[in-house]
Amino acid sequence: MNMIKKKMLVTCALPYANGPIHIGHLYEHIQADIWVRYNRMIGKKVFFICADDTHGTPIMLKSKEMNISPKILINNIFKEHCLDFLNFNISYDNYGSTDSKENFNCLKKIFLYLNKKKYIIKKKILQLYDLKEKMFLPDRLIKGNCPKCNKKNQYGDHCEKCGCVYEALELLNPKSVLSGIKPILKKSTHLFFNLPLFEKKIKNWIDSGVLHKTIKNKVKEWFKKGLKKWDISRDSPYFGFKIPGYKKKYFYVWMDAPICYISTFKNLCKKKNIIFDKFWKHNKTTDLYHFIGKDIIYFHSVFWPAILEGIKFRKPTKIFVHGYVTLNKKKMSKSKNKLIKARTWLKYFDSDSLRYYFSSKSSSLSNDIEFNIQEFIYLINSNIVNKIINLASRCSSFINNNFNGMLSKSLLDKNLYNLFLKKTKKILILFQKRELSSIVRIITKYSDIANNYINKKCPWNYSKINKYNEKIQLICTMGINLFRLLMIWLSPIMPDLISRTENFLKIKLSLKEYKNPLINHKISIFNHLYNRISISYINIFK
Ligand code: NOT
Ligand code: ZN
Repeated sequence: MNMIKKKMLVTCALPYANGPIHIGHLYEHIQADIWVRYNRMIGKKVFFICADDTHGTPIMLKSKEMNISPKILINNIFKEHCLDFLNFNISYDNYGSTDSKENFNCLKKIFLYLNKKKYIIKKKILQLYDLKEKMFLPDRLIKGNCPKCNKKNQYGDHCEKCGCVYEALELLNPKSVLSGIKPILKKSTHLFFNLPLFEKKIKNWIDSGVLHKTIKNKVKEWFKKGLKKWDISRDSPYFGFKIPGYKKKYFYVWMDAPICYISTFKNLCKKKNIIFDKFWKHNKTTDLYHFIGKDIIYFHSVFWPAILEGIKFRKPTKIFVHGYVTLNKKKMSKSKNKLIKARTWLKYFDSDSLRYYFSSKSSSLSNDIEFNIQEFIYLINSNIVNKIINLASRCSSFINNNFNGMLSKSLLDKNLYNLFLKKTKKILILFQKRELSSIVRIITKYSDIANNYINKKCPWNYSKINKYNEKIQLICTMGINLFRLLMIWLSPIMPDLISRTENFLKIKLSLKEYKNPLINHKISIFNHLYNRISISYINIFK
């Protein structure tokens, strides 16, 4: 296996600070965290960061609606988001905010540099303006008839019926979503990043294999149409950072958001004495990975690398794209569909269970996954409780009751143990490739193998005649050893269960000594490691 030895920086997309973390977000953060934990497990130095995305019109409007300042809104949400990620064991080294001083400083420096290089162009443009609300309207706040199929009530960027993409100015019979009145056309000066200058470089970079094949093909389609200059400014009123040298102009939220990857890491460098330049200026000894959803591919595979190219920073090593979590086949999102908040989840279940469930459905592809509570309950009860936990429970009861917790002095079945050891290599390769559902399948299969072994050896038969028969200790020690390997395989996925298991086995579960079997060792009393989920929960999210 090609185990890359480089240090790495891993990021997740920054969640917007206008709503709670829900399990749709968690799908990404959990996938990334599992990959990070795997990399740490194989001994790599990983820095894992994220931040809240705090600027833009939706946040401004939301705070207005709540009658609080946007600063108060984003501060409250920041605390909630941090706690939610902590509760799901997302092991961030640093969690920042796009509204931070560091982020503004980075943004300013980057902007001034791009400007000096003449990559920023000024242009007067016509836009729709709401006279009543006294503001220019972003695409999402204009509705009208589709210019192509005449379907009513379509947003200012694309038609949900016929799928065509257009400019807000082309909408027929446009109305402001805020005031309901017809917007007027108004001129304003905007700043554009000269994206077409970077077309060739970014195309080559994409060809170098930074995206999954299927995603790459989609991105190449965009290049066929040609890139356009990118508007990075917004007029007042706007919640964001002011553009230096302009009175009433703000940076578009998508300009300062990716820069927060840089500033959040810079902040970590200060705290931990890390050399910043090694991660952002050179790509020889470090790797940079972004985990994102399929809705923001354009920003990460076109705009962002072009900005990085413009300031002579390194570009991402790889971008990992996932699909949506759907409920009743519809994307789980705030506006249109019900969502399951991170907090609601924890009222009923633990975080490991969601981490396991998502793993059972996740691969390196970016297809959507459907959340199905019946399937979730079945998987946890059948795979985790009935198979893996049961293996530990029945073997340890003999070891604890008959042998005072002592495992045998030798291993009964080295061949079977070696079979599991051999599989460990395969499991590690699958973690590297982020093929989590295959890992879950193998773990389930091997827990069946381990349980069948115990069933065949029937330690209970010996116990009926002589409860201290050494054979019982040998068989159950074998079972505990197989359980231990299964747990090492699961460790990036279910960290809470792993720490309970470490207390039970009285060892650290790591790849350091996994080849040496656990023998002549005293384990603890088995205390329920995992609770069965009651089927009565089947209706809770209805
Ligand atoms: N808040 C955005 C979203 O779609 C993601 C911003 C990611 C940051 O939820 N950056 N870039 N590039
Ligand atoms: Zn249409």
